[in-house]
Amino acid sequence: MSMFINKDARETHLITRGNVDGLVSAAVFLSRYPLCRVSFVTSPSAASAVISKDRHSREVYVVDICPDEGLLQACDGRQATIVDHHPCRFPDDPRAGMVLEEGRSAASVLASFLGASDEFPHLVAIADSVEYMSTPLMEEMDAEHGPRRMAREAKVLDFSWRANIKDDVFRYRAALKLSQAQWPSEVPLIWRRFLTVQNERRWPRALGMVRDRMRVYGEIGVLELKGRDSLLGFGTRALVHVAGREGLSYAALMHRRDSHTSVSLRGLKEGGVDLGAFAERFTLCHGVSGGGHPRSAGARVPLDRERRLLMELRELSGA
Ligand SMILES: [Mn+2]
Repeated sequence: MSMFINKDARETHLITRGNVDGLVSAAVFLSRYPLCRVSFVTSPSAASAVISKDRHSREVYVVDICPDEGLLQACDGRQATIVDHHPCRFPDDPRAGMVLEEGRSAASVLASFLGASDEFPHLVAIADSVEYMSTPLMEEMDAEHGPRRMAREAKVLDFSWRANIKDDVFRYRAALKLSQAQWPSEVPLIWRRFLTVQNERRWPRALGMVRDRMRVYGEIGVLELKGRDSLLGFGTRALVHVAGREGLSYAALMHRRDSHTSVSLRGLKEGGVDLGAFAERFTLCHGVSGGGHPRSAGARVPLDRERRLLMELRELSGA
């Protein structure tokens, strides 16, 4: 494995998501910058906050986070690079270096950018699959390792971080181990977490909870969560599964926090409303942040705008 240790590595800071795409991105990044600092976040605004508080890193990489105005402001005057796979409203913004490509995972875009594609094809293909992409690399890896092995390894990694969604120390350690190019199931730390989730039957239990609590609104399956509730770590994923089985076209997870609601939107069928564009438009009107892919988007909205968002999506979907 080729590896160079940048003497400034400790001055490099990676900011990414805590899901499979983010974990694989972190693994790829750590293979190049083993001493870098890693932060896991869930939104562009959280990424901005991390950057603003970081006074010491010389270089900042933001991976798998769709940039909004606030994030670009935070990047301004820093040596910042944004690597992402969401549709972007500011592809040429001068405040950050932009490495943008759609149609494959952020981990895949990052691996190409760092020249690490040959070292982690299996992990990158796992990230592609969990992001619901369909890439030539996935076909190649399915042919080489067998689709069942690939699906199994994706499940192991995806279940592992859900054992404790707050545990970023686990995420960092797991990514560091994965950066040595092992399979997820070969990393004891990851395997143990996977077994916990598996043995506690959290996935089937989460599905049961969604079936009990989901409301159907036109073509949208809606699930409301409050405070620290996470549906055993499977919130959005379990909702997508149940709504899909019920033949619905959209899934909306509305997670109510103290001051706002985090909304996750998923499109379950081809050719529906472009949810990334919808979330962006809606949040622009209401002074908050949002955006994403055509079939996977997110937004933070004021508590009193929840209903309105669902109404507008329902109207657009024509149901
Ligand atoms: Mn992603």
